[in-house]
Amino acid sequence: MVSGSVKIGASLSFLVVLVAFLYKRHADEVLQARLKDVLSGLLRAEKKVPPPKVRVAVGFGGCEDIFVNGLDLFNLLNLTTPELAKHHNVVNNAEELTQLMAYFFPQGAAAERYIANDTFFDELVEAASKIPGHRWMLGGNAPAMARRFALEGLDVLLGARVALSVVDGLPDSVKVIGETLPKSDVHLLMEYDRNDKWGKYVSPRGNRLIVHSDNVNPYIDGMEAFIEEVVKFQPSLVVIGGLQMMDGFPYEKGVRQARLQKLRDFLKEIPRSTHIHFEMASFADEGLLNEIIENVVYFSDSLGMNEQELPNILNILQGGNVSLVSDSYPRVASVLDEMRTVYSLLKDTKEIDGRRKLTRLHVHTLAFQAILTTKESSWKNTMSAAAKAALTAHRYTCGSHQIDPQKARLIMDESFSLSKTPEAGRIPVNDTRPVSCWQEDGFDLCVAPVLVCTNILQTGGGGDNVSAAGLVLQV
Ligand SMILES: *[C@@H]1O[C@H](CO)[C@@H](O)[C@H](O)[C@H]1NC(C)=O
Ligand SMILES: *[C@@H]1O[C@H](CO)[C@@H](O)[C@H](O)[C@H]1NC(C)=O
Ligand SMILES: *[C@@H]1O[C@H](CO)[C@@H](O)[C@H](O)[C@H]1NC(C)=O
Ligand SMILES: *[C@@H]1O[C@H](CO)[C@@H](O)[C@H](O)[C@H]1NC(C)=O
Ligand SMILES: CC(=O)N[C@H]1CO[C@H](CO)[C@@H](O)[C@@H]1O
Repeated sequence: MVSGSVKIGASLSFLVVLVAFLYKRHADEVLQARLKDVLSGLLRAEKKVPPPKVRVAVGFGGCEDIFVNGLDLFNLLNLTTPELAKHHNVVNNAEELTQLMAYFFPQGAAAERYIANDTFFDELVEAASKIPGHRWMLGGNAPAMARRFALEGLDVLLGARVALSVVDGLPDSVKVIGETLPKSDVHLLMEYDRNDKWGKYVSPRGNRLIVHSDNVNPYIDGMEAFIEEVVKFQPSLVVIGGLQMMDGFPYEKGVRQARLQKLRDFLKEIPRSTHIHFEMASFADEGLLNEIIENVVYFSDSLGMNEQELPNILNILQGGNVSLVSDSYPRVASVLDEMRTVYSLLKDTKEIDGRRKLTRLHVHTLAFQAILTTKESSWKNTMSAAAKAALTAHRYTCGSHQIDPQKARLIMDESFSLSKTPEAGRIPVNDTRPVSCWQEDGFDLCVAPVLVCTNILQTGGGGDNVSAAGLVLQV
């Protein structure tokens, strides 16, 4: 009797393990099948539209990025945690740098700040280049986007003053305007991982603190030469990015404003038939962001940004201050709500003195891509553009054009809510047609799930690739 029940118990537990095993295998198979369906759906949507053969002009700035493990660098230089964490718009010395790191590191928040002391900055870069595993890359939003456009077969004009080595590294179809420099501006990206420890501080998520000591980029040097060439080039699209390099720079009085006004005067003269896209970035200076809205955003018909930059520009447009940190995994519903608000604040801009109504808004997040376009505007193929942006996000972070569903996961749920308001409807995601598109009051919206790379090669610069990829099919 006793041994009988033991036997039954043993076979029962064997059965439970077997069922659990089969169930897990089945669940994995279902998941892989879903990833394959989504992938072939996205590829089909991307292929529907061949990239057009058009001309694009991209400004401004460029640099060489050096990536390094931030804590290794601090250890090498004996930079220990400061007594107090403190935010600095501008860094002058080692003590201020440690205070700044102590401000952002425990929040895991990305930031980019200016170092006013060239001697100190050079010491940092020299030390960084001694750390094993550091790497150099072509940096700056404009060169990254220019390269993406060129890879898609477009003719590109790039406004950037960089060293000859950077120019040589670009595809031939990119024509660089601006005298070459003996040495490019350098940006130092101090990376850290989730749960890294620095003294008493622990980082809740991986991120990086970027510092630079640009002497050329903050003046949008070469803008005049670029403007002259753009007039002759007659592009279908002008893309403006890289203006965050003005953040924190100690200009003499009125110089920053004068440069942005000059940029506005240029944008004003661009014929309506040429689209203008502005790529947002991380801004900490409220005054600067307001000037950029006045001089650039109101003159653009398209905007691109990530999930951190969306609440930032929204706050400023609503008269608030900058938001330094926000949710890095936002829900579709909350992004859609914020997009609607940004759009409603910019869609009725009076088209006088060269100002333009906003007709396109692209938000890129880790989990999905969302593109809004005004109904009957000249932006084409929103569905394919969202698919291409989603595929590019994976290709960039995994570092391979070919996509392997084994190296991907979906963060987006099988359906999403249209809004955070309680009565909002839900949209189910159809795996074989994964891009969901629908119409609202006066505009179209498309949302594409990203096959998130699980084998990450790189993240820095991803936004530029993704934004450029989204634009390619729409002009
Ligand atoms: C850091 O400290 C070590 C040990 O105290 C010392 O040998 C080294 O020279 C210091 N490095 C710098 C850059 O100050
Ligand atoms: C600039 O950096 C150098 C080298 O680290 C340092 O000796 C000097 O004190 C710094 N200057 C200021 C104004 O902090
Ligand atoms: C924004 O303003 C609020 C209220 O005035 C203040 O508490 C907060 O610190 C400000 N945030 C930033 C990033 O300046
Ligand atoms: C998903 O899309 C496919 C292809 O258009 C269609 O045949 C199918 O009915 C759709 N499935 C659902 C659940 O809507
Ligand atoms: C996968 C991919 O297309 N990556 C490109 C993104 O942009 C950078 C910078 O332009 C290129 O180096 C990558 O090849």
